Amino acid sequence: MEPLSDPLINVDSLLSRSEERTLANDVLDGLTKPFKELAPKHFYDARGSELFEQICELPEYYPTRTELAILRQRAAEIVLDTGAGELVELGAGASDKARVLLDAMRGAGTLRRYIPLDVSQTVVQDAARALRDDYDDLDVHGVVGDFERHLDHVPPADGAVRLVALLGGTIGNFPPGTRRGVLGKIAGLLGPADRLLLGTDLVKDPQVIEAAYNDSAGVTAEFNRNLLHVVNRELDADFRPESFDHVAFYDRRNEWVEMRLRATRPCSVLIGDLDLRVEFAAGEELRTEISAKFTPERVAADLEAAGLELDGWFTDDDELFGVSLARPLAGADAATRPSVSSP
Ligand code: AVJ
Repeated sequence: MEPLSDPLINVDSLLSRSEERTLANDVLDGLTKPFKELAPKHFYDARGSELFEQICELPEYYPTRTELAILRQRAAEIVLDTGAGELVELGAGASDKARVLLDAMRGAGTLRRYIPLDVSQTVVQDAARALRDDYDDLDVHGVVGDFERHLDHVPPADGAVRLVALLGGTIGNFPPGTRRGVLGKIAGLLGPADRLLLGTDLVKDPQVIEAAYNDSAGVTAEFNRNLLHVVNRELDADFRPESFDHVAFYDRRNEWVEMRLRATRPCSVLIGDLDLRVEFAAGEELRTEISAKFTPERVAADLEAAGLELDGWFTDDDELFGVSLARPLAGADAATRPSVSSP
């Protein structure tokens, strides 16, 4: 267990107590709104991450396996076209997608550094160690953090062309305006030769989408209810998760999935750490996630609003999932850099 002193592995930890405060503030905002809601990033404690891994194996849940297949098919081409030698993976999770990209970089002879960033210390630590062991001379710099708040802890590029990956459709969890803001901040990590690699679930037959969020084994329902277990544990609350039904539907107007938890009877919940009592009427719903579905046009418009430009579009034969490459817009200032006026 020496690796923290290993110069090739560096795991910066920015979370811990401040992360608990984020949950507390989100719960305070979300449970006092007229339509109650909680942010999906709080799903992912150890149990939630495990349940998500199980979701990815479900026959109904196509996004993960489809994206992985697209990456397997296109990684060599992406690396060859960009010359990338560094991978920054935002919301890293399991490192199977990273391996596909790192393998391609190794094959091209450009591989230099891997920077996984995730809210889970375990995820970052495990990914950092496993990949350092499996790729000789790979410089691994893990960052334990939240990509909405901690992008400034991603080390500066060191000469290699950088690929910043936000995969899995995670960008779809942000409401449309916030989504553009997040992409704008990520754009700040890119120099002119660097590229964003973005995974987006696509608009399709609503039945296919709804099945993916209402699996017959009930794993997604457990994943959804796990949010209440997280709040109970972290904030000394007394939710009874079994009193809430899993609800997931496709909102055709907004073209996104909503997940909710519906109280099956009136509930009075105490959030101990916040001295907050929250009442749920029978049938009242708590929104726990939106998961936006995209067209190529929507991806292009969101990228452009963030100072980026679509530079490559990869999909599967059934057009279930899209992986795009984007470059900084020529002449656009990265969102986080001070603006420089031309002479
Ligand atoms: C990991 C956020 C992309 O929105 O499809 C899976 C999470 N929620 N089943 C998604 C999720 C319900 C997933 N993302």
